[in-house]
Amino acid sequence: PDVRVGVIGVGQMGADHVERLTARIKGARVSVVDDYVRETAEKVAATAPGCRVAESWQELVAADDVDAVLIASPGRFHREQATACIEAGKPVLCEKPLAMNPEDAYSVVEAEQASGGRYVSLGFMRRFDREYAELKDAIDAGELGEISILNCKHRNAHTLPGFVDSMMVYDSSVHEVDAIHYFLEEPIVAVQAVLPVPGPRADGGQHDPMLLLFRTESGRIVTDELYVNTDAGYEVRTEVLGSRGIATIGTGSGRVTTHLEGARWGGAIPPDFRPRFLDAYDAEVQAWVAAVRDGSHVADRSATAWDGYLAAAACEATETALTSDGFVPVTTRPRP
Ligand code: ISE
Repeated sequence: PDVRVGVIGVGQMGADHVERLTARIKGARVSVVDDYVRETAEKVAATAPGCRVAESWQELVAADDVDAVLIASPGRFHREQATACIEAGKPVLCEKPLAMNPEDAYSVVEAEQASGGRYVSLGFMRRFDREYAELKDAIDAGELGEISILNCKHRNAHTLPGFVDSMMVYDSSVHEVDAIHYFLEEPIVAVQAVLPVPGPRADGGQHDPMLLLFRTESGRIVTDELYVNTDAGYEVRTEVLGSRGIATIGTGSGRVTTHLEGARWGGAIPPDFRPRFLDAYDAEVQAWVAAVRDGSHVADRSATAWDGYLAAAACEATETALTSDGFVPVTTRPRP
């Protein structure tokens, strides 16, 4: 039988997940949805056959017609909701971030540990992107030689109103933080922020664009240029500088288009992360459903609660770096 998935939070990203689970993912269907705006929940429920609206997210987690939970609510709710799933013994795919500070993230790691099971998959979908996978394989196979520098760029056309600095850190740069852990397999030990004059579309007090410098344990440097209100399109790029090769992903130049306005090299730049990472999200959710079905609960490639904790620790230091000079150390507790 299909895995019956309950989706908490069906705004932008949650609605996108309901659509993918309904239209493309094999072996699962959406049975229950919840949203703090009831009308939104009803509208989205109507798009998934046999789907009902929960009384509350707590009722959804406990419900007999929910085998597994997908959390796509705002990040500040993730700790409590993911912990409730662990306590209910239900596998959960939690959108990033795991929490908005390291202590909360650590408490989820501890709750999972105490449960004696594995329940939490964390939605760092880039791990499921084909270009990311190819780059990871090239790094692991030594094709690029010794790596000294990673240059990352993260650009959004727009963000939702109220996307303050802490959200730029915990919602946007958190992806590069996880990419560093994923590609380089070593911890970030320090982070520095270099802040230019804010752009004209920066929300009052927001530092957009911002440049972050991460230093890893072995002394590699990662630059992360964030610009979340370019007013143009969605671009996420990674360039790896190695002693035997330099590789770049995310340029979107894999496509050649010919149309009436003339032949063009390259393709269109997508408006946001949903089309850009559509295949990655599909692969992530399909791998999660397969893991739920085979009882392992967490796919091999997936980020875990521990990855969420490491990311939160780096984000906390980044927030401190926004108002400090020089590198700020990242401190982490031992893995329980
Ligand atoms: C958003 O929450 C995401 O997760 C996107 O992947 C990221 O690019 C964007 O900056 C965030 O706001």
